[in-house]
Amino acid sequence: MRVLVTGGAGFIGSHATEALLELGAEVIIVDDLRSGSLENIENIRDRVTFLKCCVLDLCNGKDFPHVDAVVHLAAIPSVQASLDHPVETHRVNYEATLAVAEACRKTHCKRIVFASSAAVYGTEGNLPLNELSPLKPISHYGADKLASETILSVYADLYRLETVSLRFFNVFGPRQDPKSPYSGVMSLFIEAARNGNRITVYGDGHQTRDFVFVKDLAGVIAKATLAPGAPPRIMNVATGEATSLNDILEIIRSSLKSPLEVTYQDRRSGDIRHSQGDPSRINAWDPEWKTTSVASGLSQLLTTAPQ
Ligand code: UD2
Repeated sequence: MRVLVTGGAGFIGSHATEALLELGAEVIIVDDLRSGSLENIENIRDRVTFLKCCVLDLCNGKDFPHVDAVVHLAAIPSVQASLDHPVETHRVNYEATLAVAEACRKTHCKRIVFASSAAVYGTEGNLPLNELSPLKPISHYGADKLASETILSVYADLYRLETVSLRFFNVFGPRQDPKSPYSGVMSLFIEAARNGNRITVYGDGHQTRDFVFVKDLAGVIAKATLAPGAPPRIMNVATGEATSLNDILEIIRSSLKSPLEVTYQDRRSGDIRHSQGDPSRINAWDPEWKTTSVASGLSQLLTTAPQ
């Protein structure tokens, strides 16, 4: 199978590409390196074709490659960035999805696996959130992800394209970049702890998230791409477990066997208190997908050099 991975040099994309290669796929990566980096794909650089270009340009140009499937991960993956720059992020977070779907239709590509997000739910549903929970996004980012899911479903119905929207919950693991102001909490805590810097908790630290280890997610993406039969059109990628920030701090503390300097500040405006997904659908589709707990993922991160 030939697979195009958009955003393949990113945190999640590089792991997804590795998982696809492991299952025998031929991979073309398209990435403009806005948030991805060549370092992320250093170890697989000679096994993939790499196109440095914006996914919108690739889709709208004449050189969209003939592939069996597209894994569409390219995005500006930040709620805050979407609030600060709604028009620019909409181009990448929605228009690029439409462009990918249209390019797939024209080139007779069979399947699109799309990086959706728990952000499509907003704050109204009862926990744990399942795929039938209310969809009321509270940010441009969530609205663009939901609009992307919707247009993919339209393409699936009109043109018999197979589409799979995976609703990622909080992803963590190696290569998550702690340098951006929008970085995931796990990468920020680990970076600070490793360097003996002060950790900032926004709120009381009792807020919870459903953390998914990136290599487990990568396995799901690869299987959803290469499975002979079409997977469900929408699936949460969630573990169903709620972990608080204070739990994470405790795991880091006991793993490093040293006290941490922690400051508690006011909670961030718009921050949700609890997020937890119902994994019944993904577990039924692939009971083996989850192999790494938060504690073991964290300890892998703490005991290996940053990569
Ligand atoms: C996640 C996703 C986001 C979107 C959203 C949907 C990540 C990185 N972001 O946002 O893309 O899908 O879910 O709901 O996965 N925090 C601290 N100290 C820090 C940084 C963060 O206390 O230095 C807190 C933050 O206020 C929040 C929690 O940690 O309560 C998690 O923050 P996050 O930015 O990792 O992820 P989240 O859930 O806001």
